Amino acid sequence: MPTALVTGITGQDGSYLAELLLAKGYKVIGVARRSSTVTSERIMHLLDDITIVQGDLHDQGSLLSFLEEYNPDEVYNLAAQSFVPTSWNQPALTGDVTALGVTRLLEAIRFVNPKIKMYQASSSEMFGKVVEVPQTEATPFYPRSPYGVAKVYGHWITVNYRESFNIFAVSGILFNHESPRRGLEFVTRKISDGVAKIKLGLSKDLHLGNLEARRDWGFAGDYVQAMWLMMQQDHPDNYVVGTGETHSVREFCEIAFGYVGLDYKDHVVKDDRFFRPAEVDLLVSDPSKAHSQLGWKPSMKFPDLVKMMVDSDLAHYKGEKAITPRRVYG
Ligand code: NAP
Ligand code: F7E
Repeated sequence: MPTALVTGITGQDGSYLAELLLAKGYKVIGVARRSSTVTSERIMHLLDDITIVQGDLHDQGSLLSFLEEYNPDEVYNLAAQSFVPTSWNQPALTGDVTALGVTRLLEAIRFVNPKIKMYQASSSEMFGKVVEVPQTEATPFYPRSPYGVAKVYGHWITVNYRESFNIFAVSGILFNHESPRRGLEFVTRKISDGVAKIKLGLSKDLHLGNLEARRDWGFAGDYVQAMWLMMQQDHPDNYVVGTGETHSVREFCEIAFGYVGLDYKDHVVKDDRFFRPAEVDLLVSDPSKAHSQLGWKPSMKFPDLVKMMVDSDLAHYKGEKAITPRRVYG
């Protein structure tokens, strides 16, 4: 039975990846940081099947100690300060966790057992003010936020440890991926949650920022499969993972509100608080390499993703469903 260790297990992707690895017969160790409140909402249903260890990407000792204790075959580094607006409020913390945290984990692997494979959760935010359309593994980076800058560091230190120390370290450059388990602060979940509340008479308006921003949105459940596939290749590499389609925040609103018989123009309020100091206007992937080398393809189309998220939030407010994080950061 192979052992996989997942940092960021309590996050959206951590929960889907844990389900996938358990289904494949892995022993799953999840790393969670100490918190005064419960953060395991997304993995409640898995807690009997996985082992949770305490650790924090700020803390080198904790990383060394859990690698020594469990000596995993594969490490998936999903932990990060992942919300772009917070990265302007807390740029140094974002750099410490999202950038330097990757080095700490790679160093721990190098000292404990350099044969441990590592997946680094890189991001399309690295492309930022894009220099070509669509974006491939060869597209130069131009990050537009402290988060994007930190992810560029995380990407290159992963490549560097691969080349310097022969560590099997892969970088998955994933475009936005969403689900009913997405945090409420991200725009897709904010919209699906807002639509559900408005439809059920619990709210009237939804305050949003830039409706013209375009993203390549896919389903998170599909994207964790790409992570696992990258780790099963003969050689470590970098892979772009996305749908190859781009849609605006406005289109997301149109479909989400339209699905429940509402017109977004009657409810969406433009709010300056949700505009960013520097915006990423357009992201769209060219996932040809993931298609041809990994055999990976997304299963869910954009309108179905929107509808699934709205259905889930409707079910939540009707009291029919539980796994939907309710924390809001901004
Ligand atoms: P998420 O829901 O925000 O989860 C982030 C995880 O990181 C949480 O488990 C969080 O723990 C943990 N974490 C934060 N700071 C930590 C620290 N100092 N030490 C240890 N753990 C820490 O993010 P996600 O959407 O699942 O994304 C997973 C990874 O993929 C992230 O690295 C993200 O930047 C990257 N990524 C995401 C997307 C996307 O569209 N979702 C696209 C490209 C790349 P708590 O629960 O305690 O907060
Ligand atoms: O914003 C616009 C906003 O916060 C998407 C993270 O997982 O994906 C995510 O980063 C777009 C932006 O995601 C609101 O200006 C309009 O253009 O959902 P988001 P993100 O910034 O793309 C990447 C790939 C990651 O790696 C990150 O970790 O939507 N937008 N109005 C808004 N965004 C938010 N959050 N809230 C609004 O009210």
